[in-house]
Order: sequence, then structure tokens, then C-alpha cells
Amino acid sequence: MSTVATAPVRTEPATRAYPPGHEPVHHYLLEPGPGPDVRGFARVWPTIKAWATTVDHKRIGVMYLFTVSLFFAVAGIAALGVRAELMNPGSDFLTADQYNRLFTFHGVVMVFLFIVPSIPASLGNFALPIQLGAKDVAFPKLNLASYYIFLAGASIALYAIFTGGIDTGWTFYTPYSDTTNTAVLPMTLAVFVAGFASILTGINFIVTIHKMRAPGLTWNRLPLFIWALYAVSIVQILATPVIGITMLLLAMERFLNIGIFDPALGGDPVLFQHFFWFYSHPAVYIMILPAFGVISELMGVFSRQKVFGYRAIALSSVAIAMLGFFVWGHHMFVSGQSPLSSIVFSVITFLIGVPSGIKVLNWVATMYKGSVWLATPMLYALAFLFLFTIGGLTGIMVGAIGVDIHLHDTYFIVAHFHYVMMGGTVFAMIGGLFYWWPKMFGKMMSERWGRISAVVAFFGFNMTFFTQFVLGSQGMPRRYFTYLDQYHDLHMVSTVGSWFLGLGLLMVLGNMIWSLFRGKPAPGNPWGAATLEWTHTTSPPDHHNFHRTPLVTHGPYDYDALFAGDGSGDGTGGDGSAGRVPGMPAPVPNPEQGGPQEMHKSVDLGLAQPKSKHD
Ligand code: HEM
Ligand SMILES: [Cu+2]
Repeated sequence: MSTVATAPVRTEPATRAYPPGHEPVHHYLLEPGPGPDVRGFARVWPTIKAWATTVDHKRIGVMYLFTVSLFFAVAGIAALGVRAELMNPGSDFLTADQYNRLFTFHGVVMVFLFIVPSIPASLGNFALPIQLGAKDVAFPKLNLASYYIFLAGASIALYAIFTGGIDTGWTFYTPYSDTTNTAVLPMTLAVFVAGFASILTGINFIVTIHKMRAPGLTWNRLPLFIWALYAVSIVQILATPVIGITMLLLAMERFLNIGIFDPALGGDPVLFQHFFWFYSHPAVYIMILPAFGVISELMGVFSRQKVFGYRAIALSSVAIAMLGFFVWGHHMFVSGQSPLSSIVFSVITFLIGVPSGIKVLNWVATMYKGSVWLATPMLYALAFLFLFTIGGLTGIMVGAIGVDIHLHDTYFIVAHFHYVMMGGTVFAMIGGLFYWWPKMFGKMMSERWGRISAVVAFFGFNMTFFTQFVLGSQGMPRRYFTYLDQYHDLHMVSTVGSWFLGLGLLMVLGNMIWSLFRGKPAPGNPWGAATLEWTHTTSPPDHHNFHRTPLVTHGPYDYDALFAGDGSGDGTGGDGSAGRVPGMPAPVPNPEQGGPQEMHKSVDLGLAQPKSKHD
């Protein structure tokens, strides 16, 4: 049996295996636009039209990616403004009123327009059907509708911002939100509308996962990213209506003067907090579960090892999704709720730490004795592991009533949720982006700059937010535009850290743009992964993803089964896509098993299957 050492024999350029006319330009990006001879505006417009009316899940995923990234950038710039104000005590940059509007803008946009849709709508939309061996989601038109509903909600939010913004914080707590004369009405409407996009995506994913799995893709063989998206879809469908209705009630109260939350009208302001957190705690799992899914993929692929405790990871996602509905009261320990309910919420909060802990344990176990390849996606995954663990553990801390009474509404909470939402979800999303980018655009990103960005962002992140744990435990309250001198030093460090963090993220953006124009053509399976989007499609995939419906004969991380090839090492992944990118380290050659490049030799490509009727 020859080994991977024979790989250099391959001399053809990496693009040879593409069918003529399908070299790795972004052919699905342009199709069905006009041919290359049409130039100028005439070429741009049909392309825009083709994009705007597409029902291809890959394009919709890319559009979502573009849109949520835009909101992330805008809200990120707002955050830099918030940090600038806090660099020194006293209002040298913003007035108190401007500050309130700015941090609310940051929070609302980050939560409702970025992080809730982020991974599922972009990476999920792109990868889910391909990982399932399907040609699209179950309801492609609904998918497009969800994108436009999201855009409509976002437009209303922008309208609210341009008509003065709002100053309530992203939580819209009553009774203040009943009385402030800022743009609460349009903003609540925006959240209401954007929620439908979330629900539609959830419905689409659940039906797709149930009905459109390729033959042989049993529940036990689903990639863990799919399991995570399945769990998150359940939460999206069950929880999102609650925030919609809450926003509607708030709007009705303001508009029609019906007393619901406003004590002046006979309402109960704490009721709002119950409604709000009945959505928003499950929503934090909407934000983190997809990230868990991405990390499970990355841990397996880049440790070249079967994911340890597959079933435990899969089921703990579902457990988290369920339990997540019963802990909302931990946000309300100081709201005057009964001590008994506080105790119950506290206990259930501790319980929910268990499935999260199981995941962390399993990821670490996956790396143990694996061949860890520190490529950019894995660096981001490791950053995630470190940061999420801190975020999760501090969550347990504030889940303890006595501790939380001290820390509630301080910078400790701000640090906690940034560790989970940014350190967790955003780092996972960037890791996933580096991972799926070659598949999306057929171009590699720069590995060197990717790694540098991961280090810079990780460093900047900790500088920005670890300081806030200390500030908070010393009593620095959140949502103030100024502070006592004693907090000055740490605030200064935090602000400077935010610049490093911003720099790291800018490098990611630069890398994306560079890659589109200058990136090396991506082979079908640059990482040597074992899931269908890598083994059975080109980069980028064809319009219908697969030429024939794949037949799945192994688990998603079954590298042993996959790489036991004859070792010819021609680097082909799946249906004719080409070899590894030159300059990329080989995905851990294993002399015994040939190496990841020859997976097509042994995997059952299902070519004996009847041709799909959609071809
Ligand atoms: C082990 C899991 C977790 C536990 C035990 C936990 C616990 C808590 C507790 C008790 C609070 C309330 C603190 C207070 O307001 O006084 C809190 C706040 C918060 N958590 Fe977590 N958490 C966990 C994971 C997460 C995750 C995964 C996210 C998001 C992805 C998240 C996002 C937030 C947010 C946004 C807040 C602050 C809300 C606000 O007041 O604006 N948490 N967490
Ligand atoms: Cu919570």
C-alpha cells in the first residue's frame, strides 16, 4: 500500500479536475447571470436581480452573512464609541443622553440584528442542506422570505435609530420604556418583525432535518452542527413568539394607553421582566447553541479524531434547549420575586451548567491524543473553548443568589455575557467562517493573517473584558457614562484592549476581501473533513449541490473509515474537486491510512444511486 508520501507525484494544477467552464470562479455566485462577454452595468444589474430573487440556500446564506456582518461592524463601531467615552471619567466625549442612546444602539443591533440570526442564518443556511446531502432546504421560498422579513425588521430598526434612537438599553425595561420619549415604538416593532425571520428559519431547518437527509444519514450520523441547529430551531420556534407578543403589548400600552406594565395605568412593570426573560434566556441559547455546533465540527476535523462523546454532545444540545426555558428568573433575583422562586431558579440554573460542562469535557477529550492541527479555524475554536468556559463558569457564579445580589447590574455581568456571546459565539462564528469560506467562495483565506488575527483578537478580547470582571466585583455599575476615579486604570486598559480587538476583527475582514480577489483556488476538501459538504461537492458547490444524491455509509467524523484508501494521494475530494492548496500544511498525514486526501477512494460516493431527478 502506498502512503501519503506519494502525494507530490500529482503535478496538474489544482483546478484541473473541475469540469470545463467550472474552474473555481464563484460560478454559483454568478449563475444565472449573463456570460462573461456582457460588461459594465448591464452585467451588474442582472446579477443583482438573480441574487435578490434567488431561492438557493447557499446564496441566501451568503446574503445573510453579508447583512449580519454589516450589522456586526456597525454595532462594533458603536461599541468602540462606548469604550471611548469610558476611557476617562467625566463626559469628555459624549453627553449622558448620547451615551445612553449609543449603548442601547449597540446592544439592540448586536442582539437582534446580529447574534440571533448570525450563525444559523449564514453558516447554517449555507451548510445545513449540504451536510444533509440535500439540494436545498425544505422550503426555499420561505427561506428567501425570512431574509426579506429580516431586512424589513432591520429597516424599521434603522428608522428608529435615525429618528433619535432609544435609550432604554436592549432590555426595554418598563416602566422607563413606557415613559421615555425616544423611539421605543418603532424599535419594538422592529424586534417584532425580525422575530418572524427567526421563526421561519427554525421551521425550515426542522423540516429539512427530518425530511431531507440523504439515504444512510441516520440521526446517529448527523454532523453535530446539524444537531445544534436542530436544538436551536426548537428554541426559535417556541421562544420567539413570546418576545413578539411582549413587544406588541409594550407598543399597545404606549400607543393605546392600555395598562399592562405601567403602574401609572394599573400595570405591573415586573411582568415585563418575566415576559422579556422568558424569551431572552432561551434566546441566549439561540445565540450559543449554533456556536457549540460549529465548535464540535472544528474539534473533530482539526483533531483528526472521532468527536468524543458524540451522543452526549448531541443530546446535551437538546437538553440545554429544554432546560433553558426554566431559568429566566435568575435575571430577576433583585426584582422582588419571592425567595422560594429565586431558590428554584437558582437550582435549575446550576443544572443547566451540567450539559454545557459535558460539551466542554467532550471537546477537550476529542483533542486528547488526537493530532491537533492549529489552522486558523482551530485557533478560533481554542479561543472559544477558553473564553466560553470562563463565561459559563461566571454564569454559575451569578446563578448563586447571594453572589448575584452583589454583582447584579455591575460590569461583572457585562463581562460575563461578553465572554459567552462574543468570546463564545463570535469567535466560533469566525472559526466557522474560516472553515466554510473556501466552500462558500472557492477561495482560500490567508492562513498566516488568519492566525495573526486570532491571536490579536484573543489578546484584545481578554484585555477588554477581563478587566470588567474586576471592575464589576469592585462595584462599577453598568450603563453609566462616567464613574469614580478609583475605576480609571482598569477602564483605560479595557478601552485600549477594545482597539486590539477591533484590529483583530479588521484583519478578518481584510482577509475575506483579499481572499475573494487574490485567494488561492480552494480544493473540494482543504481540511480533510468527512462530512458531505466536503467529501461530495466542489468548492463552491454546484447549484443543486450534488450531481447525484450521496449515499452515507459512515459517521460524520469517521476518519478511519474514510482515509483507509490506497494512498494515491491525488488530493481529490468527492466529485472531482481538486487537491490541497499549495502551502497549506497537510491535514496530518497518517502513514497507515494514506491521509485525508484520498477519501474518495474508499468512501462510497453513491455513484450507483439513480441520478437525482433534479439534475
Ligand atoms: C452556564 C451557562 C450560563 C449560566 C449559568 C448563566 C447565568 C446567568 C445569570 C445568573 C445572569 C443574570 C445576572 C444578573 O443580571 O444579575 C446572566 C446574565 C446574562 N447572561 Fe448568562 N449564563 C449562562 C450562559 C450564558 C450564555 C451562553 C449567554 C449568551 C450567549 C448568556 C448571556 C447572558 C446575558 C446577555 C446576560 C445579561 C442580560 C442583561 O442583564 O442584560 N449567558 N447569566
Ligand atoms: Cu439567563
